[in-house]
Amino acid sequence: MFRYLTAGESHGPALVGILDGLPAHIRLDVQEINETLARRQGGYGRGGRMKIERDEIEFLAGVRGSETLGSPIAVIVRNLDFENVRALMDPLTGSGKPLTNPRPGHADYAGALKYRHRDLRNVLERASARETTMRVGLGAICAQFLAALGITTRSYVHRIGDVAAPDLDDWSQVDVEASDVRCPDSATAEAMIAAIDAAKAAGDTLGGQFIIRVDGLPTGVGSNRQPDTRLDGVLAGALMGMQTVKAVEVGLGADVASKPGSLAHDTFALHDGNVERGSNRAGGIEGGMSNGQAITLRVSVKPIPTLMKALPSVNLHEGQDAPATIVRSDVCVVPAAAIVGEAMVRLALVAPVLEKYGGDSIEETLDNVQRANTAAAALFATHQEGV
Ligand code: EPS
Repeated sequence: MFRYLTAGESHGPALVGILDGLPAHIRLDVQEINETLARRQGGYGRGGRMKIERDEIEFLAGVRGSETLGSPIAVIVRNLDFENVRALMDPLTGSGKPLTNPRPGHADYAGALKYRHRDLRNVLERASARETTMRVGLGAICAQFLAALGITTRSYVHRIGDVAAPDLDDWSQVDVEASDVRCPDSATAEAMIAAIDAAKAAGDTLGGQFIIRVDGLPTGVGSNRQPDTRLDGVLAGALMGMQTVKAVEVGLGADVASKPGSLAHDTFALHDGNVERGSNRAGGIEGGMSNGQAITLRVSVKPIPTLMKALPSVNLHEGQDAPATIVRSDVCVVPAAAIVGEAMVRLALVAPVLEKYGGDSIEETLDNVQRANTAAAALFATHQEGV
């Protein structure tokens, strides 16, 4: 069984993570993992914290000579800001003036009541998106396992506030790494940056949407056996597990509600003996299983709840109306959220991929993939590519 766990407070000493159940002999490229961590740190609209942090992964267990051993992998990323706030956050002696005014939209209020914390800091430290650093680190490890099987995950930013890019049909030319907002359309990217500047000047924040695409996922990952084994549910659940995410759509997503069946599905046809599809409206998933087409997901992100022009709130200690707490924060996290989304999809894909193919070593997994491909190709008169 593949599983993972993270721990760590935003301003505590470090973030730690454990990945359990990855096959042995996956060759790890640490530089690539650190580059993925750096991609998450970027993006126009970030606040001052990202000038302090320089996220780098350190392996503590499960890896030797840059190869996975098949034992649990343990990693750490240190919070450089901890030294600046040690008096507040030291695990043994930390204390400080309590935060009392919950931010609408944040975990502050529900978490304070749930855990009986009188200081909202005790909630926000774990609720903070700082924790997504470790998800991205673990996801980058999983990416190297999935890449060995030919499975890749990419993302771009489709919308920030009310500025949206045209739909992208051809991903082959997409290079968003040079864009500060990870948007493939340069005119839209400029408008997005202007929108972030305007929100910042107004003391406001902006949400948006990013698109994720998975290529190379073989047919039949996930299953229709039970509600919790369906791949669409697994991926949506993983993405909804991100702090800022309010909606996840697969393929046509919410638009499917207004389409007749003739415009909602993907026709079959034979081309040169291969089964081909007329479109990919289903987003690569039918019956809770991958169908051999690219997986496409649209993810909606809320504007973050820390506004410099604070929203109305209450002081829970004094029992009176008061503006919400203002702490150092970001104006827009959509570009960074897209990188976290890639990580969540990678983390979510490993278990269903391993359920289908198994393997205590990557060699065994690859052997099983090969065997499955051969068997599937022989099943029908028609050759099914990528099955
Ligand atoms: C966050 C607040 C800001 C963000 C942080 C998430 O941090 P700070 O309170 O230290 O200024 O920068 O994001 C990260 C630290 C990160 O690595 O993404 C929050 O309250 O959620």
